Amino acid sequence: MKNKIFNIAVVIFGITTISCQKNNQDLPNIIVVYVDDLGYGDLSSYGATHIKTPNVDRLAEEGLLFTNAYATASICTPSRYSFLTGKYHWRNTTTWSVGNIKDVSIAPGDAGLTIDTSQTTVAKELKQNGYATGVVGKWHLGLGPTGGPDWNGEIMLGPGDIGFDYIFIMPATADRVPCVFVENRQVVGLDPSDPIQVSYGDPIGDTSTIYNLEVETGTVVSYDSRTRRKNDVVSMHPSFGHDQTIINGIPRIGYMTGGKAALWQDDQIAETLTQKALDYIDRNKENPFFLYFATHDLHVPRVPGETFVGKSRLGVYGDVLLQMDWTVGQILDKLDELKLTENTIIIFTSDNGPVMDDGYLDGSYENLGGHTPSGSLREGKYSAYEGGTRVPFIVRWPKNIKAGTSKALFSQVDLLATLAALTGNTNADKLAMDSRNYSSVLLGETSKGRQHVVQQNMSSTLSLVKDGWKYIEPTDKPQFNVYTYPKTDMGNNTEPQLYNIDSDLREQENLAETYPDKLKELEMLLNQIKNQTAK
Ligand code: NG6
Ligand code: CA
Repeated sequence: MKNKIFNIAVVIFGITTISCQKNNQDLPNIIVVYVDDLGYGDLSSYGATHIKTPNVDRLAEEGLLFTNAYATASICTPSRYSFLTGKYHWRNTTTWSVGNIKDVSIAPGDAGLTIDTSQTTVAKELKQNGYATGVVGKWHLGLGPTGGPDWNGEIMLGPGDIGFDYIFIMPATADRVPCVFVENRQVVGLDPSDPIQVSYGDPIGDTSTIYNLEVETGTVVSYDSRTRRKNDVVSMHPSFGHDQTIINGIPRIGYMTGGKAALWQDDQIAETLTQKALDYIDRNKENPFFLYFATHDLHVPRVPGETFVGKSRLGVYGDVLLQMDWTVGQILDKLDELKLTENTIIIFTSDNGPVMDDGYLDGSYENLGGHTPSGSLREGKYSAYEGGTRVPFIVRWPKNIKAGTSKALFSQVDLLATLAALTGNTNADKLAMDSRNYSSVLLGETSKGRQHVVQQNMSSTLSLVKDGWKYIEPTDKPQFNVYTYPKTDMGNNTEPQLYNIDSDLREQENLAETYPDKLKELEMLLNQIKNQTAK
C-alpha cells in the first residue's frame, strides 16, 4: 500500500515537473537595458542626425518604439526604485539635499538600501514565476543599513535581499566612492590587508582631495587646477562638487581610503559590465532568466574605453553614447549566437533625461557639434519639463511583438505588473500600489495606454500628464539647478503650470489662466493620487 502511494506520488510529481519545465521553456527571457542619463534625442532611431546608434536602431527596427513613455523621475534613484517596486518613489519620505536644493531623492553614496525587503519587486515576482534573476551594472538604490554596509565583509541588505540571485554592481554612481565592483555580497578583488574605509562626513586616511570649488548663483566658475590642486594631478576637472577623493586621476564625491587592488579602471567599466551581462546570459541560456542590465554610460565621469575615444567626433558625450550602443550590440549578438532572440523580451530605456556638464569640465557641452540630446523636448535631467522624464523606450520580442511605433502613454512604474502578467500572474494589478498591467500596450495590441502618469523632478515637485495636458504643481523650491552647465530649469515655479503637450511639446505657453477648469481637474487628480494610502 505504502509503495502504491509512493508510486502515485512519483507519477504526479513527474507530471508536474514535466509540465513546469514545459511552461518554463515557453517563458520568454527578459532583459531590461536601463541606460543612465540618455536623452530623448540621443538615438538616431529617435531622430538624432549628428550621430548614428546602429545597434539600438536595430532594436527599434525589429521592435516597438514608444514616443510617449516616461521614467517616473528626472533623476536616478527614484526612477530605478519605481521600476523595481511598482511604487512612486515620492511616497517615501527619505530625501537629502544637494547644495541649496532640498528634498532630493538621489541616494548619497552611504545610503542604506532604499527598498524595504518586504516590498514586492520585479525580481522577486519573476523569481517566483520561475526565473533566474540577475542584476548587472549601476545600482544606486543604497546598500546595507543607513550609513552603508561593511565593505570588507558580507554586504548584507542589497539586491540579494529583494529578489536578485546574481549580482554584479557598482554600488552608487561612478562619481561616488567606493569605486569598486560588488559581486554577490563581496567587493571584487579586495585585499584583506588593505581594507576599505568610506566616509561621507569628515575626510579619512591619507586620501588626496581638492579644495571646494565656488559656485555663484547661476554661473558655474571653472578653476585652474594648477593653483587649486592640492596633491594629485587630476585628469578631469570638477566644475562643481566632486572635489573629494581622487581616484584614477578623477576627483569624486565622498572619502575613501584602502581597497587599492579592488579599484575599478574607469575606461574599462563599460567593457566589464558588458562581459558580465554576456556571461550571465550564457550561464542561463537553458532556463528563463531576467537580467536587469543598468549601464553606467552616459553618466559622469565620462571615460570612454580606448576604442571609443574620439570615435563620435562629438566629444566625450558622443563617445560614451557610441560605447553604450556597442554594449547593446553585444547583447543582441549574444542572443543571436545562442538562438535566444525569438523568445527574449528586451526593454531598452533610460532612467532620466540628458545632462551636459554634471559636475565635471569634460567638454560635453562644448563639443556637441549640433547634436541635441533632448531632441525637441524642453530641458533634461533634473527637470519637471518633458526632457527630464520622457525617455527612449523600445521593446523587442520577435515571437509576440510586431515591429512599429506606439504613441501610447506608458510609464516605467507599470513594468512590474506588466511583466508579472506576461509571465503568468493573473493578479498582477494587485502587486503594488501604482503599477498596472499594460501588457496589451507593451505588446502593441492597443495604443490606448495609461490614463495619466506622475513624474517628479530633482526637488520632488510633481507633475501630471493626462490626455495631452501637463500640469506642474506650484512650489517655492529654487527654479534652477546651477550645479549643471548649462544650468537646468527644474520647472519649479510659484505659479501652477499647464501645458498642452500635444500642440506645444516644448512647453512654451503656460495655459493655467486660459483653462482654469482643466487646471483644477489635473490639480485635483494629482492630489487624489498623492493621498492614496493603500499598499
Ligand atoms: C548630483 C551630482 C551629479 C550626479 C547626480 C546623480 C553634484 C553637484 N551633482 O547630486 O554629479 O552624480 O547627483 O545622478 O554633486 S543620477 O543620474 O544618479 O541621479
Ligand atoms: Ca541617471
